[in-house]
Amino acid sequence: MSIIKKPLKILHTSDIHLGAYDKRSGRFSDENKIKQERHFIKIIELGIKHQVDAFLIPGDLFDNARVDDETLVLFANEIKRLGIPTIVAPGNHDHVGPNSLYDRIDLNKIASNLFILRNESGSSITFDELNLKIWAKAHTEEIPDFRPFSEPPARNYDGWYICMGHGHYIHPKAVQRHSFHISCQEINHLDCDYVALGHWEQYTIVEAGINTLAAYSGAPESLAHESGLGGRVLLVELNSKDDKKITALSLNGEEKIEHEDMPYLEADKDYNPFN
Ligand SMILES: [Mn+2]
Repeated sequence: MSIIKKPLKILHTSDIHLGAYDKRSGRFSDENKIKQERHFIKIIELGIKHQVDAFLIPGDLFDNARVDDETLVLFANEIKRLGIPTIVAPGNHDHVGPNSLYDRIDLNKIASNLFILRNESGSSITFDELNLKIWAKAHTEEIPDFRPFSEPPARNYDGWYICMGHGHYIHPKAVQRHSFHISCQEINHLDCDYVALGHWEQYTIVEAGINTLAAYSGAPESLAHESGLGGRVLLVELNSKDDKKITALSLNGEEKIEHEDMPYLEADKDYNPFN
């Protein structure tokens, strides 16, 4: 018997780097801080406008462990306003473990709809009303060869299954000295419907096998300010196993980019992640 899944609408962003211009960041700038916060609020507005069911942030939501408390509170207040399940998988900039910013303030006291997947070996959360299970590992500074999708658990769920990961996808031109490898082979092993990726500034769909759709949302605002590749968030519509669609929405009033016009990367077929 197969369970008929309800269509699901997801908002996916990452690499926001909130707090990058806070007082103790080394890049302190009131002007840039205000700009960045306004930009983040635009993401929330898009989520409300498109009536998404869940909001996914696979890493580098915050820039560093020294961000102002008020930045954490602003984030939590906006998530509360959005009012839907919001799931964070901490990245290398906002890692868990010693000195983690997530230990400083109990953000759940402000936003009870916020879920932070803090386990570095992976943990999951299920939302029965959405027929949705989400799994991810959290970055910590204590595992140098951290791999977001090594040794995944069995799917063990008939509804929508989404995995989140923060790292480098291995394509034929990938620079392999970078850490946090993610491979097409590992994505296949996850056996999931959608993979929400983070760590890159450019929105990109990556090769992920027949049953899985996987994409980087890219940064909503490029910190480099010169690449011009950020500035978007992904609206992911899961209608059925064979009908999944990504739209890259602009935060600057530009045209949306449809699924077939998104940048696409093929996997490095020679790469073996299991040796
Ligand atoms: Mn990162």
